Amino acid sequence: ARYVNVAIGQLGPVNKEDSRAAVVARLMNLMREAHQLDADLIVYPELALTTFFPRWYIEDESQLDSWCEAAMPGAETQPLFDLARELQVGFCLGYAELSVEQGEKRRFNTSILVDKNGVIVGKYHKVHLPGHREHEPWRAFQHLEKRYFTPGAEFSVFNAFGGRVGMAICNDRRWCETYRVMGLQGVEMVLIGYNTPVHNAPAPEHDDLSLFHNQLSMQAGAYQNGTWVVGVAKAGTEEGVEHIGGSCIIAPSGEVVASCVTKGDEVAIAHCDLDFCQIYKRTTFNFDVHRQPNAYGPITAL
Ligand code: CDT
Repeated sequence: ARYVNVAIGQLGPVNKEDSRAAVVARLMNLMREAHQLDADLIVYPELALTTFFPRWYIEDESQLDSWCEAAMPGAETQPLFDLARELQVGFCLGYAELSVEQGEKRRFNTSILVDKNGVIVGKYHKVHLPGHREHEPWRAFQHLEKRYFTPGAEFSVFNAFGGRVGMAICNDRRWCETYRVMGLQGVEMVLIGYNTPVHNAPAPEHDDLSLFHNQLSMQAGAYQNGTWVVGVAKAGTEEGVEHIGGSCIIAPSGEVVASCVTKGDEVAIAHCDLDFCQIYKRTTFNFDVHRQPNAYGPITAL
């Protein structure tokens, strides 16, 4: 068996005024706790270093860029990388990335996979950017990811922690293609951070189902691809907006094996056998034997 002790590093709210240093100190506390529980890897939420700033319409580019990291690690995040190496605990971290290449500035909703030596071994740019592009003042709060971020173009899977590890971010978890594209690359563990407001302005009748839809999507993705899935929330009431918790670790059977019980900073852990993926990958979801891609054309053609 190939085991990975994976920890959820759930965060409670991060407020506008909280410094990066203060948030990194919280992340380090979670990492220390995970280490005491013998974790190999801790997974943090989407946009973990800041408040969820797409809830505001921001016109000032320099203010927008101030929510982003121009370097990773940078001065404020270096201590987290140092602690990872000291404790030999890897991590997955979501943050807003500011990239300038050949004079072109772009922002990405990014997550990175960092190994036990504090080395970045994988990077992912969020593909499914939800929300809207223009200011919609009728909403109680905005969701301007489509305005602020450039979408990613691929789902990659990395050789890390003794297995095949992939990343997705928040809204990605609702799309079956996210898991399947990684499933086709043999993924054994998918790491997903999220910030999910309970209230969905265009469809408020879904508000009561927000935790159910969270778990439904991740359990289906796990089972249908024979992979572990780790879902990690930034939870609680952040700048007046209530976010779901529901962080959990899901086995390739689709069963939840560990979950958080609060909406604050919290660690939960599971002892995950990556070889447990095989019973699903070799039988019901043996893609080579049972998939019918000739019938799936419209998925990419339309
Ligand atoms: N961060 C993120 O992707 N949140 C969305 C909110 C719903 S769409 C406005 C989500 O899918 O959870």
